[in-house]
Amino acid sequence: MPEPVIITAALVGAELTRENTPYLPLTPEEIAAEARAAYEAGAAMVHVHARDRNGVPSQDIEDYRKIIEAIRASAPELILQVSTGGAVWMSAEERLQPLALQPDMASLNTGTLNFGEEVFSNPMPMVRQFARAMQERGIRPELEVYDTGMIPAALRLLKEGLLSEPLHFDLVLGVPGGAAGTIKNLLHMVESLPPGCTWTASGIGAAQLPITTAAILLGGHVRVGLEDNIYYRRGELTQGNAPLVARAVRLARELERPPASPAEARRILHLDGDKK
Ligand code: KMH
Ligand code: ZN
Repeated sequence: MPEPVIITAALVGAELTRENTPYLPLTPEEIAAEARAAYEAGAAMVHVHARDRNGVPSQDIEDYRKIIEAIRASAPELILQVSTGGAVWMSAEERLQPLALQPDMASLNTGTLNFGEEVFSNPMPMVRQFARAMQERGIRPELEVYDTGMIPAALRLLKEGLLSEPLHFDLVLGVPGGAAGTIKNLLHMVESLPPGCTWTASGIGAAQLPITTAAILLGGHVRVGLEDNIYYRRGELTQGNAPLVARAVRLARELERPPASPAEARRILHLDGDKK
């Protein structure tokens, strides 16, 4: 039986504004409606960033609480992954806040990189602090990897006992400052992963379509959505997250891998209490 593909929708992100795309959800109701549409299109998981009442990126626990409650009310089956990356200007303490809401998963950024014109700072002591915070709360991390050196960095944390197997990685390709969004880079990263892990791939901008396709072919899972890419095709904005999810579903089916339901995704990611 072919392994189902877990499709994650990265709904909002922290970099975009309505000037970039009018389809960006900002309020809890809008974000929950996008989550529901992504679920109906075939997503099993959502990667969530919060915005405050002015639409400004926020890691505030109350902003997250409203969004999480709204998503749980509109699509209770979805796997909920919060961001601990937040936005580039935020402190570690700010970024850690949504863990208190006991989401299913949280992103764990494994290294520092230039992020466009900014620096996304994740020094090793901070990465350890975040890993420990997730471990203490029993929240499963998704290890965000932006370049190949971040894979051995994650394995160091495993050796130190701050992570437990099986690990789950997100290979993010195409951030300006990280590894370029090429299939060659994806292949190299996949070959550098430890045995027994699971992985998803996120292609940024125009890399989303080829990276999604290659990840499905290589046996991985995929992340699509506005956080990573606002275009459906060159010059044409995507009208929300659902069209990108629907395309990933069609690609998966054509390539003879069905999209995973949230329940199947929980089994594959060992979120159902089964440790291995
Ligand atoms: N907004 C980026 C600086 C994550 O969610 O963990 C970081 C980010 C990664 O989006
Ligand atoms: Zn994010």
